[in-house]
Amino acid sequence: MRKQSIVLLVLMALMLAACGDDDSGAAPSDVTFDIEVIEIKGATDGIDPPSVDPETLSEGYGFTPPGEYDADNPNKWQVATYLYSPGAMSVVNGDDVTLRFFGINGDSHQMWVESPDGTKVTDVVELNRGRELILEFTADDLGHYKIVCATHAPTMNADILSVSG
Ligand SMILES: [Cu+2]
Repeated sequence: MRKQSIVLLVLMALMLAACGDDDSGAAPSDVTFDIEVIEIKGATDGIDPPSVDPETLSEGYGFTPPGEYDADNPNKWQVATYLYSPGAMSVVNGDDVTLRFFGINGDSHQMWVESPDGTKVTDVVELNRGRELILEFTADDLGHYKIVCATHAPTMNADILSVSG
């Protein structure tokens, strides 16, 4: 009976030690994201065009009004915008992050990555259509890193949330 109690105490001590172990979070590591640079478009002749030209709202919005979009259909119009896909990612604080971009749409994008306080953590680079481009940084800070495209600001951006491991 006494031997069983000792075994039970040892087992309880081992369980407590396991519970107190604080290594359940993710450790920083290398992480790679593949990001496509794309343009999405929508055209219709089913409703009237917007009363406000979308191009006055953002340089990242495109608008081709009725009469210009389709010579055979004077009522048809189109809107468009560029985006990074995916547009939201997350990393563990301290991760070494590799972003591998591929340019599908848009001949040129001036882009970089900013830390949560707005400091550039990569060079300002140009991505061209049909090219692959790699940006690397270490997510030293907690919070939201931004992938910015100056060519199509402010709408073309992506968010990388850096969380504690
Ligand atoms: Cu762009």
